[in-house]
Amino acid sequence: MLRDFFIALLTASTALSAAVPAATACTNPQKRPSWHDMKEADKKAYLAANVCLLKSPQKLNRLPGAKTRWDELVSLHQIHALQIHTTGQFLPYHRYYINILAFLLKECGYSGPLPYWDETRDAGKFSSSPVFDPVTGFGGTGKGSKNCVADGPFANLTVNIGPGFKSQPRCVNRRITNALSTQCGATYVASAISGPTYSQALDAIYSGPHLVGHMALAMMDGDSITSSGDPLFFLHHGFVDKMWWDWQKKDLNTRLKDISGLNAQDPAVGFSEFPGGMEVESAMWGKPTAEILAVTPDPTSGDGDKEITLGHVMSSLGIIPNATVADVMDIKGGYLCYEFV
Ligand SMILES: *[C@@H]1O[C@H](CO)[C@@H](O)[C@H](O)[C@H]1NC(C)=O
Ligand SMILES: *[C@@H]1O[C@H](CO)[C@@H](O)[C@H](O)[C@H]1NC(C)=O
Ligand SMILES: [Cu+2]
Repeated sequence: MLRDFFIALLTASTALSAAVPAATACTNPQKRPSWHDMKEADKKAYLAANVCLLKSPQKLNRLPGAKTRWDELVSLHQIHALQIHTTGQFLPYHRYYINILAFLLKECGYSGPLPYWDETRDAGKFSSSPVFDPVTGFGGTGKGSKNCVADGPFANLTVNIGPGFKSQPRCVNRRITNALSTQCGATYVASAISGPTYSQALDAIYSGPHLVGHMALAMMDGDSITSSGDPLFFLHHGFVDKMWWDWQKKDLNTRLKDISGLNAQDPAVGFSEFPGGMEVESAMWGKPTAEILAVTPDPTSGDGDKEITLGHVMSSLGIIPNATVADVMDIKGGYLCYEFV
């Protein structure tokens, strides 16, 4: 009797492991520190690996306009832009996207801690954050009519993806506005993660500290499609990822399975932060080109419908293997294995 039970259990777990990629247990989560608390040697090594990616040639030969390995990462954001903003995919895809950066940094010899930026510590005074240090940081606010970052490791480097759906060489650029950064403060964050459902947390994080942070930094001309061209993007999105996790942690068992929303933007809405819907908004950044559409994944992959599920398949178009939303729900689930410190 007992023996039959064990055999049944064994058979069930074998069948399961055939269907789902084997998740190794997460016994030793990698620590993700805020930039403030990162060791100086790790900061320099992290920045150097980012510079290395901006200078390395592209590898996939399929992402439109990509000349460098960094461009390929930015291109993924451009290709997915209308699927991963103002949709249910926003938080899971950006969590996966940070994981793609982690993989690429290893190609450039970096496997140290992946930082985020605890923006609550610098709210209202972003420009004096250690994040913008010219030696142990990302360089400061941009200079000149194009807001090109003029000091630090990314001065004089070029990104070839963007603006919008175009692919034109641009300097790494940003413009810091301290007054806007007030809304990345602790009370705003607490409010953003106070709702009971994924849908509420998603909207509040997206339209709150996430969006205001983008406005306060105006990375890559404040371009929603290709702001990941500025390596600073990943520090900001590490913070966004932490907000999602902090929300999940409040009721973990339930919230590890709570996912909802669309797989692609509703054309009538487009980006929620801009009025007019997709057609009107396309005046700002154009529309996906034929080359981009040719490599754009089916947004319903893994769900077969407009609504996102845990089975939704996310792709990096060949940089790292595809992953499902279920894979990234738990940052210590095995597919992912990290914690914020
Ligand atoms: C960037 O390039 C300009 C012009 O070539 C040069 O004067 C400047 O020193 C460079 N800045 C850095 C930080 O490398
Ligand atoms: C990964 O996902 C993309 C987009 O849905 C799909 O085209 C591709 O076939 C998938 N690759 C694998 C190996 O499943
Ligand atoms: Cu994004």
